Amino acid sequence: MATLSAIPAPMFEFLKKKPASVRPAPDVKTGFSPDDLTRAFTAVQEEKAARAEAERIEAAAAIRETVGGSLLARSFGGLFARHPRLDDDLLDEIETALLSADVGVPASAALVGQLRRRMQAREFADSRALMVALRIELLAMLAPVSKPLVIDPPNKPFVILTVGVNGVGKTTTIGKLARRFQEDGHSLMLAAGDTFRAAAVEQLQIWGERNNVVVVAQGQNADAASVTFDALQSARARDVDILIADTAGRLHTQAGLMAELGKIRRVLAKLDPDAPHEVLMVIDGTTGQNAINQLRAFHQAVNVTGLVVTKLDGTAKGGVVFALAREFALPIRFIGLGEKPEDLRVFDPEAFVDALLPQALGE
Ligand SMILES: Nc1nc2c(ncn2[C@@H]2O[C@H](COP(=O)(O)OP(=O)(O)O)[C@@H](O)[C@H]2O)c(=O)[nH]1
Ligand SMILES: [Mg+2]
Repeated sequence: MATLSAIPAPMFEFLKKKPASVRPAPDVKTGFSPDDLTRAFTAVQEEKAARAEAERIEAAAAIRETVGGSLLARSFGGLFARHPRLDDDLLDEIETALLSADVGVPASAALVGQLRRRMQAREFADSRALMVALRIELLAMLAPVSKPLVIDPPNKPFVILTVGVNGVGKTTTIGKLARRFQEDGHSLMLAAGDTFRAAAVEQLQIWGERNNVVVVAQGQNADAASVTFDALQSARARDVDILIADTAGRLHTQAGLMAELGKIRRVLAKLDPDAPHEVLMVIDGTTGQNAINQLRAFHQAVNVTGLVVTKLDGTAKGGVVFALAREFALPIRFIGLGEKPEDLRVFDPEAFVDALLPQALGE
């Protein structure tokens, strides 16, 4: 075993105190030298990265567990076992599985068309090779929408406007998001912009009280745009990092209500031309192809910048995520896998595709 004295002296050079003249002077006010600050900053960054990685692993396990039980995953599971041979029947069954799981006609046709061409060109040795190709295609379809939400510091308060039809999980998602942001060390405020139902304002206020978050509200029937405007003013005055605004659910076919969203957008822009920095549309993952029509209408009215697909647990079919990705290519920021706070996960396409079509399936 090497003893200390056996190690050449220069290795310990760094332990020697530098002479005072070359050591950077500590800040007079804080007593911390630039070196101290750099070290502290690096430690914080490292801790953040470690937390993000731990969260990614936990999310992948949660996605595997819930999405792995979806209709699409179950169909794929049986399908390759029944069809070891490469033939048209196999492709037809894949197409049926995709269509029944809400992947939609254009996305399903694109996926299967590509596989058919390659099968006819004899690119696949067996059905396992075809399955691997399908996995790659599914991933490629989701890659463009894999863009996590980044809260960029120059935009302060960072304003998130949540929109979507009734009952999709907007308010629940706001609670989950608020908790996530708090854990990340951000200060935040909520705006009770769903002024249609008294219960909606209360739901948010109760949540705010429990979690020590200020909720700006004006009660039922108040003008949603004015509530949101007030909230941004007060978030600014208090130097808050993030403001999340709730809105009343509305059908995409209700022209008056859709116009109201445009008004909310316009009043926010009066205070900050870049606000809202994120228009987050919440979509119920069990809605099927109607989700496409909803998103088209909301996108036209308020220019959606990110999506949350909820309720991908339980009876969800799981395929609507592909239909949305193909049709709009809008970032899917989060997915909802249940009602508990931790059930809102950052969308991870690899974990999602792994859950639907585990690599081990074809072995
Ligand atoms: N299973 C499940 N339920 C959810 C999820 N997200 C929201 N919910 C439920 O959906 C219902 C409607 O949610 P809410 O937030 O009030 O919808 P809002 O009308 O869009 O604000 C509530 O019962 C929520 O608990 C999810 O990811 N999974
Ligand atoms: Mg609500």
